[in-house]
Amino acid sequence: MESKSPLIGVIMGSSSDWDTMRAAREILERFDIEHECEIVSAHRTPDKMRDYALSAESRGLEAIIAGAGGAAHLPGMVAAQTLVPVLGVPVKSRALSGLDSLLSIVQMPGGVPTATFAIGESGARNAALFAIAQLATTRPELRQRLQAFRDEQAAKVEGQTLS
Ligand code: RP5
Repeated sequence: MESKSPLIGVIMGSSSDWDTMRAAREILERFDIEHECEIVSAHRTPDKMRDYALSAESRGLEAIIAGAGGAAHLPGMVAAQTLVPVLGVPVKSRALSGLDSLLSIVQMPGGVPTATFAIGESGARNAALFAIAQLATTRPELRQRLQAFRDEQAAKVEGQTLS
């Protein structure tokens, strides 16, 4: 649910990241988490990025999922300007298949952390699930839903047979 008082912000450097980052939105929608999705580019819209980071906490965001590709400085630059946890998603790049994105996000110098997830859609899904796990530490009902999600996955695998 997109809402006026989102708990989770999903941002990405370009509209070309949306095919990847929509996987995060799908998870947030499945769990009925208030969220917002926006294009915020570190190099094309640096002022917007700064405003977004500086206002995140006062707007009630509890986590920011930031996806970017190539020289993927968005998660680190946002993390540098807020205490809200930033979960970085390396988007698969055209030139180097996302290895550049991964290293740009994961290799933050000590002192300003960004969590880093897998390259691509799996990373986007897991970032959303991780953010939900964080929220669930103080929300028992959400914790139950997360457990049910895991149970459902396990049941699916247990039901599989090999021919
Ligand atoms: C980054 O540059 C974006 O995160 C995107 O992954 C990459 C390429 O952007 P476009 O040239 O497709 O807009 O800023």
